[in-house]
Amino acid sequence: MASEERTAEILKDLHDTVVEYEEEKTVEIANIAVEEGVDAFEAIMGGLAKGMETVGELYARQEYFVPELLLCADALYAGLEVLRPHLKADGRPEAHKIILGVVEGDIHDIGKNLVKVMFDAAGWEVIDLGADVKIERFAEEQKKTGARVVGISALMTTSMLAMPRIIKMLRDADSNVRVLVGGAPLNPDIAASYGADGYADNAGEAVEQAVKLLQTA
Ligand code: B1M
Repeated sequence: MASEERTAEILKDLHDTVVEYEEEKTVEIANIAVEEGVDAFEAIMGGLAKGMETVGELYARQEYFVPELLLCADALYAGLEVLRPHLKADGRPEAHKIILGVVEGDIHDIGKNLVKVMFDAAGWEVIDLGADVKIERFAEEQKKTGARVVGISALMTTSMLAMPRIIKMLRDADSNVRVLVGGAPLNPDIAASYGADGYADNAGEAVEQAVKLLQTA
């Protein structure tokens, strides 16, 4: 088990290697994190995802452009591959099912993929529709699979406007379905105004919220 100080150092290294798009180094540090007993969830959220947040700031300041964003994403995914198998399952006996997708017109899928990793690790069956998902597809898949929870992600103020329509279609098809939304431009008030049952700020919280939603289903 790494000390608090050593953990902070490893998280910073993971953050920095994502920001500096050093894919091989990210893998190396992720392996060190595993060897030294750093919690995989902490390494993903406090290291890799935090690095991607900084990347977003650099992009906003026009210090990074699209090619850098994509290289940083590659580094994040490479680290994720190492850390994912070490996420602790919480041993929930009953298998839950969730449909996940990013709204139509939106190709940002890094956040959604992190959400997927957390649900996988928690033992859920994830039906991943990917990104840029046609509005009607969510309700179609829910009908086909009978999933009780549907998770919708949006990263743009423009694309998130599709959410109320998706949610209405889901409700019209099955009044018992529970809808969880998330993504950087959203907040609890917007989620509620769209008719969602829950909102999560990050990938870890998404699982907690979905479990709560099931208790009300
Ligand atoms: Co673009 N992009 N992008 N981009 N991009 C943003 C979102 C933007 C805010 C940048 C900016 O201008 N400052 C801006 C949107 C502005 C707006 O709101 N209107 C923007 C734009 C404009 C665009 C393009 C239009 C640029 C262009 O072509 N001119 C274009 C869009 C194309 C399209 O979608 N149609 C575009 C393209 C791209 C890339 C392809 C280069 C790349 C995406 C690669 C990919 O995803 N495969 C990219 C990236 C990387 C970003 C930023 C820099 C980073 C996004 C990210 O991955 N964050 C972003 C700026 C920013 O966010 N600051 C930006 C890291 C990730 C871990 O966080 O996704 O927030 P996030 O996910 C979190 C939480 O939000 C939450 O949990 C996750 C993990 O903790 N969460 C959920 C997410 N979904 C959830 C669902 C849940 C629960 C929680 O329940 C279901």
